[in-house]
Amino acid sequence: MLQRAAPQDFERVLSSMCTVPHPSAREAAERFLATNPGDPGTYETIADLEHEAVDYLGEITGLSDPAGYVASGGTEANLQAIRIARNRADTDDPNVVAPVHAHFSFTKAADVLGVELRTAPATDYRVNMAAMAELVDEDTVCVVGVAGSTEYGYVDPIPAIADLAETVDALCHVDAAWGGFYLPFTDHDWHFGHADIDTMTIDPHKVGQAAVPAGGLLARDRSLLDELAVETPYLESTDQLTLTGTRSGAGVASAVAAMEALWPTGYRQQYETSMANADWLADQLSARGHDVVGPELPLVAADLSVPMTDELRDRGWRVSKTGAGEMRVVCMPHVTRSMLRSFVADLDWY
Ligand code: 0PR
Repeated sequence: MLQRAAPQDFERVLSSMCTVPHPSAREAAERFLATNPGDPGTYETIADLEHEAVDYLGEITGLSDPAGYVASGGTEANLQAIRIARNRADTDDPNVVAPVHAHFSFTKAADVLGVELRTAPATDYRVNMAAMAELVDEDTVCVVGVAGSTEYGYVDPIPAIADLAETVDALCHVDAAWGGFYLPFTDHDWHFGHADIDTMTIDPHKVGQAAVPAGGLLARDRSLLDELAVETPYLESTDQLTLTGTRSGAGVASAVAAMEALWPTGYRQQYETSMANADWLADQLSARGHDVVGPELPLVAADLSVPMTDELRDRGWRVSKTGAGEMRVVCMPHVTRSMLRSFVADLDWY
C-alpha cells in the first residue's frame, strides 16, 4: 500500500507546477506535521512562523507591512481575494473582471461566492486592455491580472489593470501563484511596489519549493483581511480569517524553511537556471520547425504535431497541453537540462 503511494520521483515530470521540496522544507514539514495554525492560541510556534512566512512573502512582493496568511493553495487564495472584494463593495450584483487565461480557480470562486465572472480576451497571450475596460462597470468589485499564466507563463500589464480597477473603485488582485518566485529576477512590473495592487496570490508550494500545502494570500493592509473575519466563540483567538479551519502546520513551517534557505540568492539562481533551460528547449523546438510561444517565464508551449500523449506517456514522460492543444512544458526547479535533452531525443525518435 505504501509502495503504491510512493512519492512521484519527478524524473520525467514536465507537466506539474509542484516540485521537489527543498531539503529543509521537507524536514520542517515533518516536524510541524501535527500542528494547526488555525488555532494560534494553542499552537503559538506555528502561528509565529506564519507571521514570518507572510513577512518573507511581503519582501518578495514589494510590500513593506504585509497582511496575509498561508492558504491551502492558489485556489483558496484567489477565492479569498474575491471574497474580500465582494464583501467590501456596496452592490447587490457584483462582478469580477479577469483575463480569459485566469486560472479556473476564479470560476470556482465566482460560483461559490455568487459573483459574476466576466473574462476579457487576450492579444498575444496578454489581456487586451481595451476589451477589459469595456467589461468593468459600477458593479465591478475586483479586476484581476495574472503574473505568470498557467498555460503560457505570460505576465499581464499589471499597472494598467490596477489603474483600470481604480476608475471603478474596485480592488486589483494579482495572481502570481506560479510566477511569484521567478518574477523578482525579471524586469516585469508585477508587484505591490510597481502598481496600486490590493491583494496577491503567491504560492510557496509551487516555485517557492515548499511542501504542499502552502499557498499565499497577501493584502496591502490588514483592513482588507478584516472583510474575511468570522467570530470564533470558543477558541482563545476571537476571529478567523481563513477559509479552512484546521490547517497544515507542515505547509507553513516548510514555507518559512524554504524561503529562509533560498531567498533571494537560491531563488535567483533557480530562475536563471530554469529560464536558460526554457530558452534552450524553445530553441531546440524552433530548430525543428515548431511554432513556440515564449518563453517569457520558464514555461514553453509549442505547436507540436508529434503523437505527444500515449507514446510519450509510455516512456514515462508527463507533459500537458494548453487549451488550444499545444504541448506545454513547465520548467520547474526539478526540470534539469539533462532531462530536457532526453525529452528532445525522445521527440526526435517520432
Ligand atoms: N493560479 C495560477 C496562476 C495557477 O497556475 C494555479 C495552479 C492556481 C492559481 C491554483 O493553485 P492551486 O492548485 O495551488 O490551488 N496551477 C496548476 C494547474 O492548475 C496547478 C497544478 C499543480 C497542476 C500541480 C498540476 C500539478 O501537477 O495547472
